[in-house]
Amino acid sequence: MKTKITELLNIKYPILQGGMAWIAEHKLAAAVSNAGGAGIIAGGNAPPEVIREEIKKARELTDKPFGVNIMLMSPNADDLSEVVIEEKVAFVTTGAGNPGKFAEKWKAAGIKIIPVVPGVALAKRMERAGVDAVIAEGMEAGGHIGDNTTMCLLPQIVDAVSIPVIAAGGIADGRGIAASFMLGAEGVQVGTRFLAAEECQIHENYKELVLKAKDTDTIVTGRFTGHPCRSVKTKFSRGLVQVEKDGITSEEFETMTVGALRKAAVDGNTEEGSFMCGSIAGMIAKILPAEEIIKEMFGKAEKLLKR
Ligand code: TUI
Repeated sequence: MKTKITELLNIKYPILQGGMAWIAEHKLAAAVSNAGGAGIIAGGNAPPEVIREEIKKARELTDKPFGVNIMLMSPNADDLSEVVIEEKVAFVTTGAGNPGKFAEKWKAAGIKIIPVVPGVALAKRMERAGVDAVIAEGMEAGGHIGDNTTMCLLPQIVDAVSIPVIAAGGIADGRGIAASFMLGAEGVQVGTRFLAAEECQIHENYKELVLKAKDTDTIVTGRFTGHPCRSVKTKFSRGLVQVEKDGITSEEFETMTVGALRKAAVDGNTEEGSFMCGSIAGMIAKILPAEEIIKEMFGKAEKLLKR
């Protein structure tokens, strides 16, 4: 399936793996890239030397292109912006902010730039800054989200910019890919489906929560902080909603949630972990190798698109 994204990134299938902090490490990224997609190592809040190592380990597992996601709220974002240049990473995706200040130096280094944008205004600004494509991510996605849905956001961004648009949020099978293409996308970014990839290294409690989730089992917390976050409904996330209602301050909320993603992904701590996950989790029932996930998704998408 050739699109502007397969050409831009030199990949077989127009699919990017989500840059999920604490989750997307070298084994998952290499598996996705080896399967013909674009694997991504998540920078998250990690220090630069950890990500440099992750890049090196991924290179031992694949000779295919992969990228790094830079979470712009991280205090290490500036340092990571240099690591991706030094390590000659093929492309960078960004989240949780405006990567404009890095655009010139990444372009000069030949790194493709693909920011996540939650709205039309930032998409246009990014196009003017010279980025290669944008990811239109709807609020169905897991983790930090914007306010609009994929169905509404995607065609509006497609109409507003001339660069390729990648759809994200709520895509976990061939129908989601086909629908995204109908709305004008040139590719998709998939996070939640890869939580249930064999090569995904998260704690098995995390995978179990994703597999068991029903359509109503995710929840958005932290809207009042300006950084809303979607995760699986657990005692912890329900508790956050309650303290929000009771009138907690942003600082207190921050203290309660700091380290919660690590507790979920690494420790499988169902009492204090934040199991970030998209609202499509209800459709995910099987752990499969990344390659099978991708082949299954595109097999179905191609049939639908031909029809
Ligand atoms: O970044 C994500 N997803 C994430 S980051 C993350 S770590 C975190 N943990 C707790 C609280 C907050 C973050 C977990 N999941 N997705 C991409 C994304 N980017 N979603 C929304 C945005 C975004 C929001 C505002 C991108 C740009 C933006 O711009 C604001 C501006 O400066 O114009």
